[in-house]
Amino acid sequence: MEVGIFGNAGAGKSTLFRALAGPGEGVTQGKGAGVCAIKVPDDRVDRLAEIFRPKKVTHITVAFHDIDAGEPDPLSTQAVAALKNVEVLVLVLRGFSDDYHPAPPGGLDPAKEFRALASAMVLSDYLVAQKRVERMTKEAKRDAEWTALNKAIEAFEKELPLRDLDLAGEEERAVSGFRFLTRLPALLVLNVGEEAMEGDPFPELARAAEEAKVPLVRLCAKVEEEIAQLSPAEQAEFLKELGTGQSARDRLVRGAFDAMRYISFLTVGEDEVRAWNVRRGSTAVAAAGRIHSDLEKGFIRAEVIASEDFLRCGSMAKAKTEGKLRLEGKEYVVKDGDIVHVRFNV
Ligand SMILES: Nc1nc2c(ncn2[C@@H]2O[C@H](COP(=O)(O)OP(=O)(O)OP(=O)(O)O)[C@@H](O)[C@H]2O)c(=O)[nH]1
Ligand SMILES: [Mg+2]
Repeated sequence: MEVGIFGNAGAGKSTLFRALAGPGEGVTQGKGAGVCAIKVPDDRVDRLAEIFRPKKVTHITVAFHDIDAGEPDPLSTQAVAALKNVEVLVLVLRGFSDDYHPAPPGGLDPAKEFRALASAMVLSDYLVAQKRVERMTKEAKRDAEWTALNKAIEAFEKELPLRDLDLAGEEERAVSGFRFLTRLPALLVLNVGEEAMEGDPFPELARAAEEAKVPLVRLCAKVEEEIAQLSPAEQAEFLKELGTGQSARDRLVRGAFDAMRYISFLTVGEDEVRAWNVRRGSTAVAAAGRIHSDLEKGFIRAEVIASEDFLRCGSMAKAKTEGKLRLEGKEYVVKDGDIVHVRFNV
């Protein structure tokens, strides 16, 4: 799962990226080149691991990319190319100013910044769609792609992103090939100054986010970067002092995961306790295929129990006597937090 951290020059993208990456290894850094893999926090995995004491515990990971803004235009060819490979956009908006980073003329206005970025993305997509449609019109092509692109153009002309457009089947497939920027789920990050971590200095942005139906996370990238340098014990202590149970890092990772419309299901055993991601609405047989293609091909049934039920019971034996362990068929729609054991035959 690839997430692109994107926004105007100086908004705090790299600071946020370092806050996410922490001091750990495995991180490539440098201007615009950073990528780091982060665990999606999931206390069900941790609690199940305490019960099973497996050899291995595997969380879902999300890869964050620090996308270079390519001043002065954040949508440089290079940035747009980098964004073609991501599944979610994290848009960082500037909400801080200090002696070294004075506010731009007209003052800080993250809501305006968001609208400008959103409309630049609409324009970028519009040009792509327009070019393709012109060509198809010349060639007298009138297929699903043509219809879908015209619907897209209609949306762009109203300044609407493609994520708001209902497309299905062939039209959806035709459009997905273009990797339009406005089709990507987005998450807004308001990067506020150290002094503004409490309260809401920019209520206008909250309104704009709500209107656009995009989640908004408020944080101070600089403070988060400092937190990320601490040991896990010190981090917990610090978060307690701040009065927030969860670091902004965790909120952001979780938010990006949810924005992709993924849910997690779990597999348990003495070897491994593991979380897997599947799209919301996936069936049991699709979930089986996520684990291994053999499990999909030879799928017989899935034994399913909600992790909450299992954690309350404490063991499979108890869960069985309480009737919480169910046998489900291929078409069962997997729910977030289901513990799944696939019976298969190849
Ligand atoms: N006071 C304060 N300064 C910050 C904060 N976040 C970032 N900065 C500073 O703002 C400057 C720009 O931050 P970067 O993280 O490099 O911004 P960027 O978006 O990566 O910028 P480009 O890569 O140049 O597009 C740095 O000097 C940061 O230290 C913050 O929350 N508070
Ligand atoms: Mg940077």
